[in-house]
Amino acid sequence: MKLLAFNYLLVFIACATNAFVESAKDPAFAGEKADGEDGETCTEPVVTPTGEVGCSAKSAFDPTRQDVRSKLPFPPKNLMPGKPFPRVHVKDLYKPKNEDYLYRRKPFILTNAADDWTAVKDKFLKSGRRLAKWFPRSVVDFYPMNMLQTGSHPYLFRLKQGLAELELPPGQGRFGKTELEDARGNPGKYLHFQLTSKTWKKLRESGALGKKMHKWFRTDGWMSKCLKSQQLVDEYHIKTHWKIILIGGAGAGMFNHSDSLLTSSWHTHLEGLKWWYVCGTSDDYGFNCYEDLFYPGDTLFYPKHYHHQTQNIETLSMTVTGTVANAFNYEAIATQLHRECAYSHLSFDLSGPLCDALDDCFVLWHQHFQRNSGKDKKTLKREARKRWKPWRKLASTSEKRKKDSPSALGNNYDGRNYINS
Ligand SMILES: O=C(O)CCC(=O)C(=O)O
Ligand SMILES: [Fe+2]
Repeated sequence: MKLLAFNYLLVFIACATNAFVESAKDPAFAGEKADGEDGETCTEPVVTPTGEVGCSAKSAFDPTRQDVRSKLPFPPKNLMPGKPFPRVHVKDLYKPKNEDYLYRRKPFILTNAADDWTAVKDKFLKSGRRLAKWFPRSVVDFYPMNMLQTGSHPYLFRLKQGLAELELPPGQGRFGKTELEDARGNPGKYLHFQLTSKTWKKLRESGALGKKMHKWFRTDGWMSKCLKSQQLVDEYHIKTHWKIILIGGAGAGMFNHSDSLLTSSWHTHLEGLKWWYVCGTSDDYGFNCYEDLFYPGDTLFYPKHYHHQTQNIETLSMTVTGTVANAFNYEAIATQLHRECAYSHLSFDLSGPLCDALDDCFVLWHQHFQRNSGKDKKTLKREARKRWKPWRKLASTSEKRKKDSPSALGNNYDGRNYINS
């Protein structure tokens, strides 16, 4: 999971009071026809993503798509049906009509971009076993009681042991009956492996992600320009969950949430079958919910603010995800990181040296993404510095002391927290 902003749960009528606050305020959404307004008889009430109880959005229900939920181990009973995502073949990505997808303004499925990834075509990563061979001692977040409910928390495991636990059916692992009881009716195990520059390099060099991953996926060129040491790059990766491999057993999935850094991300499905449900607002689309089953080789993309929930269908299922900073979201990400540096509002535990470097990244992003604005680099630098003032000018003395202490360079996976073995 990327770090979460809000733990919304919209699945059940009992939770009808929660809301997609931002979306509900959106004028584009307000203009849409309300569910049930078309005079249909309401046979099955549903909770809309704004938290209201209404007639099901029958118009979105497509009888040819019944299979979308029929295979789910835990079908969400009262969730409004979503539409199929727009699908774009990688060969068509540069066609003018697909500009919104090329520039990542709207959610969609990119198809055939991973055709030459051995992780897809040959199951090269062997449901994680090859990763466990390469990086047996890497520390991973393991969720033995699933993540379908809010409040689930990870246990730290070495990859090799975590994977062995994942391969045991719920109830038969080291947490015994708790694996069933604490999953509150939805047992399933999930393992999240946070990637660093070393693990990413290995994946790329092995051909698992293709000979030369398509340009659309390669968006981290900015990192070496402002995060000038590998240590900073890795701290950034680990603390923001920038790239992750997720391996889940049947029924493993994640509750509805949006990502707290206001980032956008792509998710390429490598093995197994996985259900995604994604809702949010795009400027000219208004508010929409999408859902689909993802097969190996399918890549999902969603922009910032989109809420999402998942469920894995097959044992074992594997996805790789990467985060993107682009013209469409960089201001939001910079603002989140900047607040984190000055006030720790997200508790990412970033270090002082990383925050110093991020001050420069904000300038770099602004100069890069506004390069066609007609303004020169100096003006853009001045604008960025004014908007995202150096964090040290805003942070309290104790905040700076905390961020400059040697322990701030550490992270959750370096042994400072208990690791199960
Ligand atoms: O793949 C999943 O189950 C959810 C992942 C997710 O929410 C994320 O990476 O932000
Ligand atoms: Fe997420």
